[in-house]
Amino acid sequence: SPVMASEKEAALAATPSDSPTIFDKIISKEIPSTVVFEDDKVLAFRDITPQGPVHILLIPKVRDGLTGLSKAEERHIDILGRLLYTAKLVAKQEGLDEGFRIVINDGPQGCQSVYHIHVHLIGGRQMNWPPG
Ligand code: IU
Repeated sequence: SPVMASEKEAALAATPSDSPTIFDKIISKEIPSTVVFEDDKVLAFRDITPQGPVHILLIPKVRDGLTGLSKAEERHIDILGRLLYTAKLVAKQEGLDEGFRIVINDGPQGCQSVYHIHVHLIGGRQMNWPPG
């Protein structure tokens, strides 16, 4: 794949689809990542392009059609709740006691580049509002 100058460029080049993503290889450990939390349902690992001192991605180990939040069905309610609850546990584990930011990018306009739903947990610096 071409080298991307920015995450936005990557997002605009990404084709929303049900194809396997790089996160499958991260889940299978075929591609190494720095795992900070793992259970039978959720994997949390450090983003390779951190947007803050702490930047972690939380993903379901089984995608089950959940390429993005916009594809959520009732059967995904439990895993969606688990992702957010796990984000809270990991925020605590990472010492983000002054606060943190949770982001779910969806679709091209939301700057989503990987079509396996993921929750960004970003912290360790002052955030700004509105986001870019
Ligand atoms: P997005 O919300 O789809 O834009 O987030 C995808 C994230 O995945 C982005 O922050 C990338 O830096 C990150 N990432 C990664 O951690 N490891 C990878 O091998 C790839 C992307 I490709």
